[in-house]
Amino acid sequence: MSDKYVMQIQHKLKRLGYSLDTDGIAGKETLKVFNQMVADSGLKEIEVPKPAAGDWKDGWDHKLGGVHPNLVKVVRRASEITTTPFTVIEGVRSIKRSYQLYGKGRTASQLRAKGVPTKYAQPSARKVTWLNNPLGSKHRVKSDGYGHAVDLFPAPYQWDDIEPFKEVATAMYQASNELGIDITWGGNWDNDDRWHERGEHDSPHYQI
Ligand SMILES: [Ca+2]
Ligand SMILES: [Zn+2]
Repeated sequence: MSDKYVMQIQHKLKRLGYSLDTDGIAGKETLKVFNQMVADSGLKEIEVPKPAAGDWKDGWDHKLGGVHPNLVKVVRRASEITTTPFTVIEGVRSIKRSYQLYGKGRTASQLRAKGVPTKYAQPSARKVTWLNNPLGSKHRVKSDGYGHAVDLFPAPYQWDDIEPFKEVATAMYQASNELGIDITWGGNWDNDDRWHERGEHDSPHYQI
């Protein structure tokens, strides 16, 4: 890694509100802060999934377990259409994980007011969910017994590289049309022809 690249990352982390030296050295401190940012982001656990080419659908049965069969159909069809491999990073969300995500950026008393155990409070973390009901996510199991959302993460597995997310979205929309199963993408909540408008930044997220 070049010094310049490291420094760019350090500046980015600083802008996100982390305190560290922008010295261009990928030392222990920078790594620690970076890992903290990944953990705080709530997007995903520390390890970024990077499947080897050819086996990018490994583990899908497990990851898609409990997800509504219609949404699973769209995801599987999209995986045949797209030339961009993607991983399923989350389907059904556990209550514990819902609480963990809700606790980010909220105080114990805010959690108490919503009936969430206060041990999940992480007031100094970056807020990741604006749900009114902490268990209201489409990722939770609904009354039909299924989760209604999935998060997809395309190769080359860079969060800030938006193009691969658009390619997967294109395949997902095509699959949705072919199968006659309506979906909503987090990169286009209002389902119009303008992607990534204000507030449309949940690019991995699809729901029915
Ligand atoms: Ca839009
Ligand atoms: Zn999601």
